[in-house]
Amino acid sequence: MNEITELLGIRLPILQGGMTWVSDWHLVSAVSEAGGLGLIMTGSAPPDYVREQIRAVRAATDKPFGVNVVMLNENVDDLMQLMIDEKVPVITAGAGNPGKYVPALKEAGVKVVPVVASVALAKRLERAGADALVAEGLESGGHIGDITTMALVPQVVDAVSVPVIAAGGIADGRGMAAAFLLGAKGVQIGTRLLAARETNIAQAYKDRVVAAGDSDTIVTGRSTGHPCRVLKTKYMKEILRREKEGIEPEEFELLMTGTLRKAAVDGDLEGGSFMAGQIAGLVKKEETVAEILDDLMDGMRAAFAAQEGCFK
Ligand code: TUI
Repeated sequence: MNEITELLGIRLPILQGGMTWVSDWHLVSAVSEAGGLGLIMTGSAPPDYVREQIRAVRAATDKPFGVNVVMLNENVDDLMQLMIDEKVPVITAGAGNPGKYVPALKEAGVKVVPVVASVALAKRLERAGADALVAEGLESGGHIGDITTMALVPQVVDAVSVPVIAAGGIADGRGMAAAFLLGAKGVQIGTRLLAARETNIAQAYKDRVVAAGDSDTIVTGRSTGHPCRVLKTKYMKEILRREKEGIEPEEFELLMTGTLRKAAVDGDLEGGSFMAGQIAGLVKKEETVAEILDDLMDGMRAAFAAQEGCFK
């Protein structure tokens, strides 16, 4: 037990990353059942979809769970109200500043864990009343900031007194041990869970993650101010080329619209946007969520044990 497991009422200090069109009730309930914290994705989804997912998770497990609110969602006000109405135990919130929603959420008993990519936002959100923070480095899949996990986590840990959860580039026990040594009290895992058996996405997506090596992601969207790490596909390389040539932001948005869903639901290798982190090269096979969480914990213990007496 540590500050994060106590705060969130979970057995293991492992949060599942909120992954757009990936983390629906199947994965979320499996992670929560296995002792971590599953989080329902919102992405660009409408509130009605999210409400259904919350109810489906509640039907599948009585363990704590959460919702990851993407601040760029056009219905973010309604989503935050939904969190309050449904008394969701925990929210994480990324891709923006959720500060103005914190008082009402906390008033309703919702634990608030913003995802930050800089020390400045970490400090601002601690002042706003965040219960904990996820510090997410640029190794992550999806929307990213511009600091690595290795550099970001200890700087956020030193800047705030709420517990910090490390994210970005962590997929096994060694990475988890490293995060704890940097001062994190928990980890957020995304990419490795993409290939979990319970993850309800197209098999082609899982296969691409399992086949990926260290250099198989690229970052699109820098030209629009919304950089996004995705698996290298012909379509994404073409989009990146167009961006470098100076494509208009409107045209870029048009090319990207619906691509996340195409990847997760249809496994569309031609037109999909397969978000994944740089650590995809470490994901070698499809496994159950329980196997993944056990491996993370066992691997972390082994990593710490291997260091014992090393520097005497
Ligand atoms: O949010 C994420 N990752 C995501 S969200 C997403 S879905 C999406 N939908 C519509 C448009 C774009 C994406 C896919 N992946 N991670 C958390 C995260 N937040 N990483 C970085 C940040 C971040 C970056 C800048 C948070 C705040 C920020 O600045 C806000 C400010 O006001 O300073």
